[in-house]
Amino acid sequence: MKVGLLMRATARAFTNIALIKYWGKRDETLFLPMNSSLSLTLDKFYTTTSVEFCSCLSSDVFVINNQLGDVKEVNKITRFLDKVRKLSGKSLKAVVNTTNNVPTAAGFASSASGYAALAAAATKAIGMNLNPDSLSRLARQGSGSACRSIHGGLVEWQKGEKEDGTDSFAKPIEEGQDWDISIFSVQLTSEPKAVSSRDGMKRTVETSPFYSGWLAGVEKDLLLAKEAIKTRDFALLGNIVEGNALKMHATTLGADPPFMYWSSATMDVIHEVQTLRTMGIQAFFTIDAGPNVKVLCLPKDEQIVYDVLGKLAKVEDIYLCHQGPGITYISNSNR
Ligand code: 2P0
Repeated sequence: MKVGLLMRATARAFTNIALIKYWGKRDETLFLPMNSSLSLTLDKFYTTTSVEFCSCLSSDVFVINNQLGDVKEVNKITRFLDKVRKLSGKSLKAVVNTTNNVPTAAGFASSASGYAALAAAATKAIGMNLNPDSLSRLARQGSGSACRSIHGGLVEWQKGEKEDGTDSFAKPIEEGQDWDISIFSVQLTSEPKAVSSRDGMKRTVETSPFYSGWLAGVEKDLLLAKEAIKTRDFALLGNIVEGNALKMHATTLGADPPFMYWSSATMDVIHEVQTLRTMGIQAFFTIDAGPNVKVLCLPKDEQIVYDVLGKLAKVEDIYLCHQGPGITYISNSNR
């Protein structure tokens, strides 16, 4: 009797939040960023993905949260699996089964954890053992921020210089791995945003006169943030993080057509965080491509920050996160 070769693996990846933002691509096809970025992988929200390659399939199958993916989603998955097939030299099709434990309504992009988990599960299932640098390079080509979710804790995505992108991948910041920072995700709206981050960054690069200002300051922000991590200077880190987010959002106002991700509720949270600081509480905000706000503080101040933000009328929900792990393999049936 012929025993079939099982080519199946399951991996889990956690979402990350950028402290120094990735904003703008220099290569749309290879997902190469204009600037380096820095993030914190979180412990609460994750994607679990199983991939099974089989000679019995004539095309890829994609199941997400127990439902068949639509044509657009399947095409995206196939484009990504094509990269894995090319790397491995195998042409087998796959069944991809993904479950997202990510509250997208709260402004967490599931693309980061999604492509990190897919890259890990697909390469393992097809029989490759990529090192973390190679895995990060591959995940980047599904969604830029996914390259950072390969690692846990504080992570730096080095933009690289090469045209082929081989030097553009993420590395953990070793000095920051045991620094316990608290992050509140403040959910203000569940409405989908009008301008996706992918379109938003492209429009900004192409049309905003403020984009050159963003690029002129971001590498210095990154250096200072890393210095703050090394010296455990939370106030310095918080100020840099907040300023960096404000500069990213400023670029959108100069775009043509202009756009902004904030709502009046976003401003309410910003004001409350500023008020907390006048009370001597070290709290700082950061905002991604949407109206929801993330607030950083130290564990000792969690309760007061939670109480103050929870009183705001337009706050729908608040999630408390800490540092989370990098890629985790749940099972591997490749033999
Ligand atoms: C970041 N964002 O550093 C920045 C800050 C949004 C604002 O990475 O086009 O989903 O797939 O590479 O990674 C969101 O953009 O974009 C993002 P693609 P991605 O987290």
